[in-house]
Amino acid sequence: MHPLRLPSVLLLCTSISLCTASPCQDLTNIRFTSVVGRLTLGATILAGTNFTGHTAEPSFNSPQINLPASCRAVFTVATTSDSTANAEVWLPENWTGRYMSVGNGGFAGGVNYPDIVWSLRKGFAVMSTDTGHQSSQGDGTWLSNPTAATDWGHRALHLTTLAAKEIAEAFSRCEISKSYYAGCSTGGRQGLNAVQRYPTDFDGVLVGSAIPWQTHTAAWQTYVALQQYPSNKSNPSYIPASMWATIAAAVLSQCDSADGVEDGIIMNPARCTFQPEVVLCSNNSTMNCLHSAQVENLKRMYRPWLTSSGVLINPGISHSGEASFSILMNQRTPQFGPIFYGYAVVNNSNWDWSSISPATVALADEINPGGANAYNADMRPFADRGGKVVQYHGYSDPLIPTYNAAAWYDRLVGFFSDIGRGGEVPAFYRLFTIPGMGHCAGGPGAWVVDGAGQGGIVPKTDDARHSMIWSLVEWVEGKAAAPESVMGTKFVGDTVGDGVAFERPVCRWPGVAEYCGGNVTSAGSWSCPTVGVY
Ligand SMILES: *[C@@H]1O[C@H](CO)[C@@H](O)[C@H](O)[C@H]1NC(C)=O
Ligand SMILES: *[C@@H]1O[C@H](CO)[C@@H](O)[C@H](O)[C@H]1NC(C)=O
Ligand SMILES: *[C@@H]1O[C@H](CO)[C@@H](O)[C@H](O)[C@H]1NC(C)=O
Ligand SMILES: *[C@@H]1O[C@H](CO)[C@@H](O)[C@H](O)[C@H]1NC(C)=O
Ligand SMILES: *[C@@H]1O[C@H](CO)[C@@H](O)[C@H](O)[C@H]1NC(C)=O
Ligand SMILES: *[C@@H]1O[C@H](CO)[C@@H](O)[C@H](O)[C@H]1NC(C)=O
Ligand SMILES: *[C@@H]1O[C@H](CO)[C@@H](O)[C@H](O)[C@H]1NC(C)=O
Ligand SMILES: [Ca+2]
Repeated sequence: MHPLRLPSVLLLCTSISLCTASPCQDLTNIRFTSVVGRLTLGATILAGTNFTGHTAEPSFNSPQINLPASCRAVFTVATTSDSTANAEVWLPENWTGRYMSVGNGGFAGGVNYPDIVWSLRKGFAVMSTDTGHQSSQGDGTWLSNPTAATDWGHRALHLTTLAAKEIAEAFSRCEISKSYYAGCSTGGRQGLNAVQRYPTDFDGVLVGSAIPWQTHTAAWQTYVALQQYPSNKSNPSYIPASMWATIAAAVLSQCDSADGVEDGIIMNPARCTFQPEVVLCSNNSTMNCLHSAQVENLKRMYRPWLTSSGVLINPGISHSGEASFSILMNQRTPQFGPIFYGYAVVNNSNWDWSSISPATVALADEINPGGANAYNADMRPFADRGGKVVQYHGYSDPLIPTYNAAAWYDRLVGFFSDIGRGGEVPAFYRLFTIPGMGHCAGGPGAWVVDGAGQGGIVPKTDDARHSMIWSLVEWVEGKAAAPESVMGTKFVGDTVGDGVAFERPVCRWPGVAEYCGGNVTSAGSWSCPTVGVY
């Protein structure tokens, strides 16, 4: 066995001169120089074949159909002397020279095949890691192990990225031209954490529906369900699951036309002044209505959660996120938040989540389990070497309030302003909000934007104008200016084969597309404001 060596002079790949691959199976001879690890499988993927994963997270196991010719390399990396992360890097036969790492979701520990294939089809050499544990996205019980928490927080992605870059270059005998990251939800958090902790890992980072303030948003996911405890139907403030559709409809009827178009999409939820009293039960009606204690409970979820001295713990939900709110509001234990607190913070599987308080959040901040918070606004090391971030968030997100993205962006701008560099932020960081998009994907809006976690649904024209990832790539590579807007697509029934229902621009925060007359479904009838964005 001869270790596979990198040629002394690597060719620099461009999309014009493509690199020539070495045999996939030879990759198992690789000796890593940047990490302790081992490549266990190099398997050729023939063009037109299918692949189905077997991870602990069911959504990662959706069948991947009609693959491009590529090489699938399976490897492990030691994250400490007694822990490892599993990972795979898929290398397209005709590589463009671009490398990408993709992220995970929730607490999932598994290789994210759908996002690997999304990126592979675009010509990236692409890696995903299980982040050092195997679990479904809802299972965070392993967080009680601090080593596993740190691997998930940031360490596994960094180390497997180093290894994957070595594999990509050894396989292609070419140098990586640019390195990218894309992820949604926890994946968004992972990307921001990489920017903050490992500023040389990536040149461009696409951050979707992120949870940068892990300790705080997990607390909010717990707090918001308090009046619902424990799905207690004799509690006068309890809102039954069946009511969310009614509430969503009432919000829509009050706020849909405020943007000039009654189309089922609330373009600017920040301007929606919903009066929940319209769903208040009248004296002779008890069906499909809320009593006053329930209305108070409803109002609470829109409000920011503050400490007694008025310090923000977490923003509340945006109007238009109600329809899918049962995931937090109608479970015996709400998803995600109480798991994070129970296992990573208080380390007690029997923790009573209804005891959450600002003091619990302060404890979590002190521990910062796994170093998961990605809330360090000092991004100078990344920005100063030319790195770029594109962040986006659905404006109807029921799981991670959209205003979390705004609060984080304000923090970033605030930091750079304090050091006299506030004006530089748009030169390396841009935030977009997507009206009518839920968490990462789905909803009545034009939510197909070519990001991670969109189930492989891509715009009909996969170019920088219609794509978050391509607009980031062109910005990083100096082929286009920083994006001002990206055209979102809504497919009929969210099915690509049924054609495009409409396209609508997704604008830079805090702007949203404004109707300027003409055919509502035509993209040209909408434009992004240029004043007020920052
Ligand atoms: C791949 O899956 C598709 C859809 O299930 C099927 O039609 C096709 O025959 C499969 N191809 C191979 C090579 O198995
Ligand atoms: C890669 O390039 C070769 C030579 O141009 C071509 O024959 C082959 O079809 C390409 N493969 C893919 C997956 O595009
Ligand atoms: C939880 O408790 C176990 C058993 O004492 C300990 O090994 C582990 O480190 C603790 N985890 C956290 C997150 O405190
Ligand atoms: C349900 O709520 C009512 C009223 O708030 C309270 O008296 C009762 O103890 C609760 N039941 C449970 C099982 O929590
Ligand atoms: C219910 O009836 C009382 C007495 O008739 C009246 O004062 C009150 O306004 C009514 N409330 C609603 C919501 O209609
Ligand atoms: C009861 O409600 C109906 C319609 O919701 C209304 O027409 C009627 O006047 C109400 N009756 C009383 C007694 O309030
Ligand atoms: C509006 O534009 C769409 C295509 O974007 C077209 O299918 C539709 O017929 C147009 N409607 C009208 C009333 O012109
Ligand atoms: Ca509307």
